[in-house]
Amino acid sequence: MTGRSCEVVSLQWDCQEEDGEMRSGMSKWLWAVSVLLVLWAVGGCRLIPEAMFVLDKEDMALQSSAASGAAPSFVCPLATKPPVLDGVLDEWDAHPAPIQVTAKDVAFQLDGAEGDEDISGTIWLAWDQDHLYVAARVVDDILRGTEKDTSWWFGDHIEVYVDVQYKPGVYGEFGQGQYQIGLLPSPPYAEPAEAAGGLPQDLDASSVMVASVQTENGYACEASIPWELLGVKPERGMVLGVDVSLSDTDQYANQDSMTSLVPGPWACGRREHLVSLKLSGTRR
Ligand SMILES: [Ca+2]
Ligand SMILES: [Ca+2]
Repeated sequence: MTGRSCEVVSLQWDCQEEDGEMRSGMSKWLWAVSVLLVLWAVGGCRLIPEAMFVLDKEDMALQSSAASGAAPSFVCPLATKPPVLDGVLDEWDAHPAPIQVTAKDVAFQLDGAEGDEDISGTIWLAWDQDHLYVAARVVDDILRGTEKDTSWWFGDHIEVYVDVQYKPGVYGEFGQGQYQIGLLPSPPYAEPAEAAGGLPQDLDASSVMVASVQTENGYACEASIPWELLGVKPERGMVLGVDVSLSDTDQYANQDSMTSLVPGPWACGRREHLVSLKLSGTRR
């Protein structure tokens, strides 16, 4: 009996020890689940972040028709928070309406393009109440910065054309409400990226912020253009006329080639040489 009692006691002891371990394991598990639930409840917006670029559903089709080449129309998503202007374009990868540009889109100096490694890239546009944002990942095998003793367009750069009074079918030279702005990346020089006023001729583009970094096969650039400079208050549904051109220079004081979003012959500073860009998206 004594031995049996000892066995029983021993068994009870073992059971209590296992039960204790089980309870301890269970409580750790419950604690971890509780912490996760609290994090989800309190910081749910961080677990499921708000989209940075918002596009209205009905505008998706507009963008896809542009991508197919059926209509020269593009959409411009709302930026729910400003992109970080540092030349690092990670945030733009979530953009729903990228515009792909290849050497076949060269419209100025047609003979100057030697292929996609010479000039091509991806362009993104976005807007908020304060700025029109432009970003581009440019493929360019020979980088050449703007020479300070020549015109600003003699150097790798991006040209942004905007018509805030856009009407399809309107012909004529740029005037009031139309702008040309140059975005001058910094590589391969140590000088910071900057903007240049193109049209109107007295345009002061110093309020345009530009950042760029050199990449493996070219450069990345992002910029913010204040609506104040463009003299217009943006609103959802507004349609602008735009072009964003990637301009390539490989040799001193030369503009080798330049792409355009507009099909057909090149025309600088002409209102008919633009495509439409619809401001889209509401904050959810
Ligand atoms: Ca950035
Ligand atoms: Ca170049």
